[in-house]
Amino acid sequence: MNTVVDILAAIWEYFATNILQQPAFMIGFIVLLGYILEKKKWYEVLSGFLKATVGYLILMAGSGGLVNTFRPILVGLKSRFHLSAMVTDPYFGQNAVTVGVMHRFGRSFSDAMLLLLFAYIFNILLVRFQKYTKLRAVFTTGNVQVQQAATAFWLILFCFPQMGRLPILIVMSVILGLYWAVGSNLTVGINQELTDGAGFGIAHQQMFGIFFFAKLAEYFEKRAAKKGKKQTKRLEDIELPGFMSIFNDNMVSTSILMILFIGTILVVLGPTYLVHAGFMEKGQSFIFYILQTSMMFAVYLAILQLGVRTFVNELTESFTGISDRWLPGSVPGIDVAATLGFGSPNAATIGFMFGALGQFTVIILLLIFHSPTIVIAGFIPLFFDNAAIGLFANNRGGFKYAMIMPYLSGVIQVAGSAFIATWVGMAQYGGYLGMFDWATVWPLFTVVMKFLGYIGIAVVVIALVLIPQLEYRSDPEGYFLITEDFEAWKKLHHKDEVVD
Ligand code: ASC
Repeated sequence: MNTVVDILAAIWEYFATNILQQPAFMIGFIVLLGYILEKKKWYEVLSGFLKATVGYLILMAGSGGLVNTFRPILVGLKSRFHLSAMVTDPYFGQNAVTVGVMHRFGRSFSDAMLLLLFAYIFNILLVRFQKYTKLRAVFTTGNVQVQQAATAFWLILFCFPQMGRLPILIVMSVILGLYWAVGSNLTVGINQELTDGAGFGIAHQQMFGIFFFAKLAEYFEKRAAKKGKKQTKRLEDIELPGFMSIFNDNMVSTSILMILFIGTILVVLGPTYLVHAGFMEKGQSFIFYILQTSMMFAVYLAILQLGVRTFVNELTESFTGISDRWLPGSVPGIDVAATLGFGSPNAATIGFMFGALGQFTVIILLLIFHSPTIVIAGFIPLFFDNAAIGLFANNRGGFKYAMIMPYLSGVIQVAGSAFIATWVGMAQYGGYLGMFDWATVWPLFTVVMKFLGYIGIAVVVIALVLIPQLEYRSDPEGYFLITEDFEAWKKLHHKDEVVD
């Protein structure tokens, strides 16, 4: 008996570390499976697998390049000014759980990996029973799922420190599995419209945030239109005149904005510190160091977008193989970075900058008011959340909202993270996940469960279960059509005449 369990555990571990947590292979295998189910020729299956995997690896090369270049620079602010601060970054957050959970709760981190498995299976079941659940998206981004399993593990243990090992794992798996399915499902409609039916949802850490700000932008814009105000243009429809026309080109605008923005941070850090901390070579020109570092932002963004273009078509085409047979009407949820290959590329850069302004506003307030927890803005929440929020706000409302919404998001990200990480005791371990949903929705869950106990669990579960039901009711005819046949959905809602 024991050997069977050991073998199964070994298989799970192999699968989890090599495929599940490596979304490039996960997506590659989904494409492989999809094409096999569609009975494609073997060489088409092979080429689909390779293109999808390579495309996703290119996407990760872009996003990894951004993270590896700019994260240390932001974290540098901490040592430059000798701050004892917590960094909002998913990897720092995961590390805080690994280091602190045993010490604080006497529980082993390995249970967080079991949580990942159970929540994953629950997500798939929820989609399988879509007739009742109305859920359409399966999470595939294993790298962020690990971070989320770790953080959820801590937050729910904080609410129920006395609960036994198995009961608490069940509670955690239900809530986390529901969060994945419901969150990703929320993004399906707006993402289909953004991508003109590319057939995926977002499976990341700001799904509620994107939905909320996209709808808010849309609501404000519609209200203004009713009052007879002129329509706000989308960024991609603005043709700037004269010298400003250089901003119409995304690479040029990104470079200029980043030279100003990253340049300012580098100047604040100063050449002495940068050399001392190993960023800059001794004797290197500070000006050219700033130019090159800032321009690398445009380089990595371009790589990221190439990656998206490489794999998205394969994924769209192959997934029908899976949805036709096993998971009708469903789509894969993938990394938020994939949305940056659509819509206005400038919206991403602008969203990032305004998100940073929002975050810095609150960080300065934390410093002024001597908050017990000081936050250092991590690059991942700063960029990936706010770039995507900017992109969707622009897409559904117009350029104004690509600035306002990320600014608000930045404010909320820091305030929410400082609050939750201090309260549950993660701040002292140096990091917190920091992404939008984990600074809003999850703290809310935690408050409800901490104060209402078992009733709180029921409240959270019922609220999550109701969300897709309400969405379904708002468009019963189009709800499944939007994933099954996007062109037919456009006809149904008379959106087929709109020329973008
Ligand atoms: C995250 C995280 C990453 C990035 C990446 C964006 O939340 O952990 O590595 O965002 O998924 O492409």
